[in-house]
Amino acid sequence: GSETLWWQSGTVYQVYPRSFQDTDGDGVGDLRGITERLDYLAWLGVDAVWISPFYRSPMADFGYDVADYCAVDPLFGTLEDFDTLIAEAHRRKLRVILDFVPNHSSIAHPWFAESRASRANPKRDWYLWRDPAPDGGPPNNWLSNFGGPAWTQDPATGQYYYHAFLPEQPDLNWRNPEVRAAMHDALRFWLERGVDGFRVDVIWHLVKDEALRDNPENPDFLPHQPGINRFQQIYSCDRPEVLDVIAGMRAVLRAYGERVLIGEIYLPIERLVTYYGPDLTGADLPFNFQLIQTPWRADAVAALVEEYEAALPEGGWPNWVLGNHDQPRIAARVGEAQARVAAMLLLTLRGTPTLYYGDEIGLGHVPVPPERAQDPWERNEPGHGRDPARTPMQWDAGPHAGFTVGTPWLPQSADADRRNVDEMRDDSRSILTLYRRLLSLRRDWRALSVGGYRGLPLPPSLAEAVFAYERFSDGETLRILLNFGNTDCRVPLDGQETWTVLLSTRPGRSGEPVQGEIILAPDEGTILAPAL
Ligand code: TEU
Repeated sequence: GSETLWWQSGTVYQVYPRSFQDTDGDGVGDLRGITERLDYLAWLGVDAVWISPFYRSPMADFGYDVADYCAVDPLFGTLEDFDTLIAEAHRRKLRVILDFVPNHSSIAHPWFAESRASRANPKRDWYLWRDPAPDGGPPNNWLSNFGGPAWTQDPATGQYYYHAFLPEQPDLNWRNPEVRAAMHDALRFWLERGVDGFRVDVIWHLVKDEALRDNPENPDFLPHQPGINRFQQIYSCDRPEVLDVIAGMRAVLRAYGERVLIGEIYLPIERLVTYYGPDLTGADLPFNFQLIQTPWRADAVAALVEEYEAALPEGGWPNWVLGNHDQPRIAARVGEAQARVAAMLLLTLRGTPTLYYGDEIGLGHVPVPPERAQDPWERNEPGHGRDPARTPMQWDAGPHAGFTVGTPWLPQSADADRRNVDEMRDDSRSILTLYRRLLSLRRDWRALSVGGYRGLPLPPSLAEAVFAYERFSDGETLRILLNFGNTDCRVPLDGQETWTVLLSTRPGRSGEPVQGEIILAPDEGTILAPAL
């Protein structure tokens, strides 16, 4: 049908549970803390909260190493706390999305204990075991995404097991139907408790080449260059059979009505869009990380939006993200003033936006001294650590910014006495106010939440600095003009029509009439509506 669904018109807010709100004083956030802050999320105006993993875990990768898919880790609380969280969220019309981590379990999962016990164990084939190469080394050249080889030899049998991430995160064998069935049961466990969907971790990794062929060398590889792997990951992920696995998960969700399946996928656009699946049987929202990976220039971003819009399959719903717990903070990447333009971009593009907690208060990179480093990736490959983008939320000017009465697991920003929700919520100039206004405009204007998108051509002299587009629905058209640069820009507005500034990233411009042209200040974005 043409009716829009909640996960299409709505917005998602990502909570990293370790860093949102601590209620028991151990310096790590918990489920009760999230429940306490639901009023804030409702006030902010988001529609759904995605919570990074809180399952039972030894926390080798902070919960992305699951030891029991159907239990809450005591660090975060109890199943009862979770039931309370979901009831309280639903009472406020907030949806709850869980982070599902099916590519690998923890090494501490009982399944792996069985699997490693012997070659003949019935669960042997639940993971990827292989004999050593003739020289005794690993079975192929695949590398871990966190550095080092992706194969670890187990003394119990002399065979190697595969792990795309840490050795503590053995990959499951999704070609095995018993693994699929067990994982579907885990999904149902949470669906029965009322969750509204899942963000599926590294979904493009689930199926690997059956013959485990070597990955080819990467011609662009430079030693010590972060982010560029020595091998192209051709055979270790993004295999065609994965679409069938995703369709299987989607079918489990659909049996419960409109629950959403979001897939984490780091691939270029032409590969990304295949994850909508044949006839849209795949992920509802294959996560689109392109804004994170494109240079922050108006022409580059405009070209990206055109490319993505053109690549989407018929009926495939778009989505956009500026950051997450694995990526540099947007404010650190583009600067504080541009972060406001980025917020306007995220919340006015066509498609479901996902906000990362803390971005709404303009949180940047919080320096983490080496002795306080937490991320295992940082310990393997210094400089890759994700800690600076995972620091605790800042709520008020009290001790530890209201996050904990104990010692926070990661430091908070030096300006936490000013950069916090309490100080910013009533300040009309704050980025928090800007986020809240943008979220409220999205609810007020169908053109923004579900309307069409049309890029607007600009004179070449402006195109590097300014990105211009329209959003439209049922005869109502909004025009968005974003200045990515640091100089004034005179932007022509074709026609004699008078427009009104609905919202600007610069405080104090709302309601201003404009005609013929608009002058954008440095780092200024505006949303224009036709004057009444
Ligand atoms: O991330 C997968 C992933 O591919 C990223 O770690 C990526 O390699 C990196 O950000 C470079 O862009 C997911 C989770 O989001 C991450 O937190 C986990 O560590 C990882 O999977 C393993 O579960």
